[in-house]
Amino acid sequence: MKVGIIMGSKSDWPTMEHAANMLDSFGIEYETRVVSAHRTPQLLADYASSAAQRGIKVIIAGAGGAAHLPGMAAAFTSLPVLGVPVQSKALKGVDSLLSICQMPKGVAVGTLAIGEAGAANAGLLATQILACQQPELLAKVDEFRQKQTDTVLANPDPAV
Ligand code: RP5
Repeated sequence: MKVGIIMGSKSDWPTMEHAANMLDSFGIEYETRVVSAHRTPQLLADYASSAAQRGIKVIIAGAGGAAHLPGMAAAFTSLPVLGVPVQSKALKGVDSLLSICQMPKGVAVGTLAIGEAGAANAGLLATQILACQQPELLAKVDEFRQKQTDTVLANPDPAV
């Protein structure tokens, strides 16, 4: 298991599945769990503090509203934690974004964009982190980017 995808609620899954889909596209193993900072704090402590021993290399943590999950996960492990701000109903995810990105100095969380794009990019960034130790994975990321570039260049007219 290389990546742990955790989220504050089952309701976050429609967003967080975009991280899983990205990892699938690169053939990276992952696990998915609901782990709430507020509703299951002991589970969060246990999950994050044991993650490295269980072979996890990167944690992707998504949460909405008062989104403490990524920061608290980062407090319990030295593995890289990538935070995904889930779009909340009341404040459209700006609350989640600020909760996740405004970490005090000394405990780092890499914060992605709000919603599906952020989740997909968390999967991509996790892939790139793993690729630092795996040249074949880096080649796959290069290929992904080249395909993206080719698609844009092959469709220059926005009206078609
Ligand atoms: C957060 O509260 C979760 O990450 C979720 O985004 C939000 C709402 O959770 P539910 O009330 O839908 O379970 O902890």
